[in-house]
Amino acid sequence: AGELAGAAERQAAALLAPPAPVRLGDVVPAPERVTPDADADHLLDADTVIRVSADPAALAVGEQLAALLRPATGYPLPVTDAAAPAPAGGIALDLTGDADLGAEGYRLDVTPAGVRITAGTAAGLHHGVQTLRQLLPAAIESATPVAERWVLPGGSIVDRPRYPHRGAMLDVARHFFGVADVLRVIDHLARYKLNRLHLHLTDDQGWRIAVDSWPRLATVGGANEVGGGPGGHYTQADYRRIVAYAAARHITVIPEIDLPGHTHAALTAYGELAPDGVAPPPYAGTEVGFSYVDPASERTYDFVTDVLGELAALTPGGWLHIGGDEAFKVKGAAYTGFVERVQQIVAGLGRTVIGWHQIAPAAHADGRLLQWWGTSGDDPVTADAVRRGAKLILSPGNHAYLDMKYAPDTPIGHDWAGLIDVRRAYDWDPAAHLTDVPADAVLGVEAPLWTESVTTLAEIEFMLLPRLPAIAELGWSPRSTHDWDGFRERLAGQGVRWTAAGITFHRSPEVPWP
Ligand code: TNX
Repeated sequence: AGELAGAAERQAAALLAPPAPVRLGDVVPAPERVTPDADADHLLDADTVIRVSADPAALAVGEQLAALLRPATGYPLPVTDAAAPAPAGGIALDLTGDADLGAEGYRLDVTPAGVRITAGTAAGLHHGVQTLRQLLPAAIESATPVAERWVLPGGSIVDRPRYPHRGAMLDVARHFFGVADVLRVIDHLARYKLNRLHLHLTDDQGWRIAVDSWPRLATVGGANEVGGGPGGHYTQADYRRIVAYAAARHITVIPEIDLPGHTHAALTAYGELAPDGVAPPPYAGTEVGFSYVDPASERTYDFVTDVLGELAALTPGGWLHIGGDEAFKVKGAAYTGFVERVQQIVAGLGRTVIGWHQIAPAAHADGRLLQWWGTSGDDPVTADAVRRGAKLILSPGNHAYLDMKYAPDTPIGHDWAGLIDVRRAYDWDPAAHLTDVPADAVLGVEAPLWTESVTTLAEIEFMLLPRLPAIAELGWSPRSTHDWDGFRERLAGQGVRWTAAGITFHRSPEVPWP
């Protein structure tokens, strides 16, 4: 009876109170279906309890929700998986095993009596939590307690992604970024319901992952970066930490070892891999296409087998990215032969191979994915690979490359693929982007950040935000929600959150920031 009285009091208070400051549809990426109920706002308070289905992965989502809400609210927000009915005023995370919402979908119901997220998987609950977070006043991003009415807009959302592959890439080879920076990037991905982090671990300027069987790759090949700085590398323990942190946010790490080109750093460590057998000095410039491991040498395949074998053992996700771009000095049959052999090595490790779309001419390998980074949308070779069975991840250079400048005066970045303002990042359709490629060959989208000119976490964030949410929305939201004016309004609301959280972003003039 006490609980009922409490609920009645809450309801009465809600009727008198001002409405929630955030509208139910003010979410990025836009949800599939939003049904507001202006009379059903819900107020969190110091007694709010988070009740979670008795499942370890669901419980972990509940703990993360509590960790997100505690700093700003100052509320205790205990998390329980007790089988007791939801206490009035509680937040319930219900893992139903219901297949209707798919592998990542969720349903969110906000009523005066409580908040409920329902999903068939822990990933779905996690995405629902990201939505819930965005529906609270922006001050929820504060790291210290704020006096605020923590009110959620009433109604329900039913939501699920358009594409299963929604990613971002971070180039840690041109400049090295430590574990803490990568974890922060993972937080940004999680916020926008991305589920893949592609790490470009190796390039001409640096080798960033410790390989026990070839130790000099990291110790020698890692000790350099663009501009000649000290570089660095991840120990295997560091890398495992990144993988685990991502996994806890339902993000799969896709490691890339770029082959056969972009391998100068490896050659500095092991001259035996170089075509002339001589280890060159480190390279700190930004040219591409000059280096390669010798495709005619068996030692090269020992190297690839050892490196990919160790990486597969460290990476529970199903994919290994083998690069394949800009190997200008390995041509024709030497190139396709090399790629085909490496594809076999990946298959032998029980993993699915991904390569930049330059690997298209090679024979099909089971399940292989090509990552499109062209700028024209018209490539018969890629279209042919799709006819032979490949699926695509779309990272068009002229829309999704986050190392491109926003405008001519952007202080860092490139412009070889054009300028990419927020509208350009947002206004394209993955399903209709490539000529002669059917919509169902597209597995999703990815936003790469190359780091020749990016040297700090703040610069990463400046290039990511606000464009990453644009690509995230293309990957998640149904096409029927696509609307530039609506998107920039919703983005403006995200800016307030980034400010409250101390996150750097570019104040694009196209967005009506308050
Ligand atoms: C092309 S995109 C590259 C990278 C550069 C990037 C700079 C791709 C697969 N290769 O090596 O970093 O341009 O925008």
